[in-house]
Amino acid sequence: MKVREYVFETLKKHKIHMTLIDPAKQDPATSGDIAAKAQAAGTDAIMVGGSTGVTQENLDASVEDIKQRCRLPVIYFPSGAHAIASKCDAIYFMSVLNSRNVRNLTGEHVKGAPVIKKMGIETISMGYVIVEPGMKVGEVGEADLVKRGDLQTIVGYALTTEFFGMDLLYLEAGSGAPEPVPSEMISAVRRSVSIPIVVGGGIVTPEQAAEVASAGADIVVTGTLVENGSYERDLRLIVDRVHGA
Ligand code: 1GP
Repeated sequence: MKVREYVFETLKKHKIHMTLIDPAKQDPATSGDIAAKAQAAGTDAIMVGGSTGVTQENLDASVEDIKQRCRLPVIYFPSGAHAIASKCDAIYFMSVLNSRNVRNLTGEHVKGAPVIKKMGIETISMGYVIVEPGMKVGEVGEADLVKRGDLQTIVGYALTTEFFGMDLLYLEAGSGAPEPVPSEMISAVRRSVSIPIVVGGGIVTPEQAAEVASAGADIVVTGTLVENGSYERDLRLIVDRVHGA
């Protein structure tokens, strides 16, 4: 089954949790270990990527270890065309819609697309919008951050994503954000579009995950949580709250 189909079929049953693994943050074996533990905790898919420090080498090595330790779909979450994960099951073909730099809108895509085509990797199209505080990805993505609480702008981006015919919309607060995207923004987007909404950035507690999912997120992403110490219990609780929302 294609990954896109897996996502849409799973969403008919329950909301989805995805675990983001940044290959620049630990060695490949540890990335594999995180994937195994995330699978045991019930996560639905693994995303691999990061804003800085991802190279073709650490990406390929991490994906290899992740694939060895886990049978979930592995989706590449790219930061540019400099590294393309040929061993992933799919790639988010994503445009940073609120970037000031055309490179992040279509520039890297023009470079990467022929490579993706040649490798035969499945693409899942996604509009990616960065909300304050944006953290590192807000900086490197050169984003005109959407202000927290600016419902009109976030709904505009959401409708733009849907009208462009993209598969998914990602609302990003930035990895390690002190708080997730506000619930009222997620709810306003939910009322405006019917494509699945992915929400990530700053989600570290089961309560936050439940709030984001109840507000209207279909797919909840956590990354930083799995980078430090013992996260297995919290991850399990987060996954349960997302599945139950
Ligand atoms: C970052 O949305 C993801 O792109 C995950 O964020 O690391 O804060 O969980 P966290």
